[in-house]
Amino acid sequence: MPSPMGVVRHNWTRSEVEALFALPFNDLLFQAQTVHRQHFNPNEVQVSTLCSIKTGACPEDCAYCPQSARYDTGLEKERLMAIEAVVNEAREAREAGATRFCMGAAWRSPRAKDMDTVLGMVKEVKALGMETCMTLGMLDEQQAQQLAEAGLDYYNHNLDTSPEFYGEIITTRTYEDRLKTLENVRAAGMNVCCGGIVGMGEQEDDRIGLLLQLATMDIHPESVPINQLVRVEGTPLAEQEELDPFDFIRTIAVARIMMPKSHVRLSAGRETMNDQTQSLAFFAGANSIFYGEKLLTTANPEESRDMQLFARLGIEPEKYQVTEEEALSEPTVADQLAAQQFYEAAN
Ligand code: SAM
Ligand code: DTB
Ligand code: SF4
Repeated sequence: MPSPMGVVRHNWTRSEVEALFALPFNDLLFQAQTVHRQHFNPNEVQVSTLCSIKTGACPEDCAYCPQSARYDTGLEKERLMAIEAVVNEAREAREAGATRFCMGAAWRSPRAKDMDTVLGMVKEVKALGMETCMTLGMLDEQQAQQLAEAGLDYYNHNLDTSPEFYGEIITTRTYEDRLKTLENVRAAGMNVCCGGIVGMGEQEDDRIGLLLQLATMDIHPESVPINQLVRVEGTPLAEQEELDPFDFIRTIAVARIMMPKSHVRLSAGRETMNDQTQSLAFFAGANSIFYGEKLLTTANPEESRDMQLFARLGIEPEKYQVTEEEALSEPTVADQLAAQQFYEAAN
């Protein structure tokens, strides 16, 4: 007997997922929207802002990535930012309406000497009353533990695609390496943000393979970013054929059905997407976006365009409630600075 829709399951089979992808578009979207309404307010979208805390010169060879040192993409590399500069960007993002701040570094994995700075960023950004997320590459058990202890809410580490297609895209780290990092993040008690990219030349079978990996985990990732490839000149995927937007929407809808309680993020690729496609993605169950005119290194829609779209669709940004424990924690340097600035302005 088929399981009722909207129940959280970890035993999805390939044939079930194939059947979802084979549904007529309207039937698939109806199912996805029905599941979505069982667990979420359909008119709320979570809003995260990205910040590239260390840019370019990455030793890895991810074929989609403008930050790999192996491809000439004209990107200016930048060292690890200072804590204060990151906190300033986070404050601006908060003022513009973001509730989560995601800090990304172009690293294979963090170096020991950078950990203190990174941990400082987590503490200070969290003290602004925002949720924190980081994506720094592979983590060992100890690094994951340190980040969790600093108060990091989410760690983003994508599987990117199916195990079968993965080798066409990345050769410098294995699928197993990625799963190990995700295991370390879970063991440290952080929320997992894990998804992938569509439009890299993969087949539908690969999108199915990726979603099966995610939805058969013991605990589903709390956040599932579905990125559409941003084709960047100089990368091996620069000339990749554009994906049919309906296939992108189908992937979002199937992710929603398979992981009913996770936030599914309409991630990279919105800059070239029209409002109608984005609204279909929300209808298919996407309920999170990256907000702010830049992703890590490439363009994203301007804040005003997103706010206009939200208003036209009657969508509200999802609120983030600070826990009592967080509210009662010691004031940090950022709090003290903000208080000082407030005091100076008032006098
Ligand atoms: N270096 C770390 C790592 O790879 O784990 C963190 C940063 S990396 C840029 C984070 C993710 O961004 C990648 O896993 C990939 O899914 C996504 N990404 C990077 N370049 C992209 C592009 N051109 N289009 C879509 N997504 C992209
Ligand atoms: C994710 O899944 N997408 C974000 C975030 N996690 C770190 C990154 C998208 C990057 C797009 C290319 C760029 O701007 O460099
Ligand atoms: Fe480096 Fe991450 Fe880009 Fe891969 S995706 S090249 S690991 S920054």
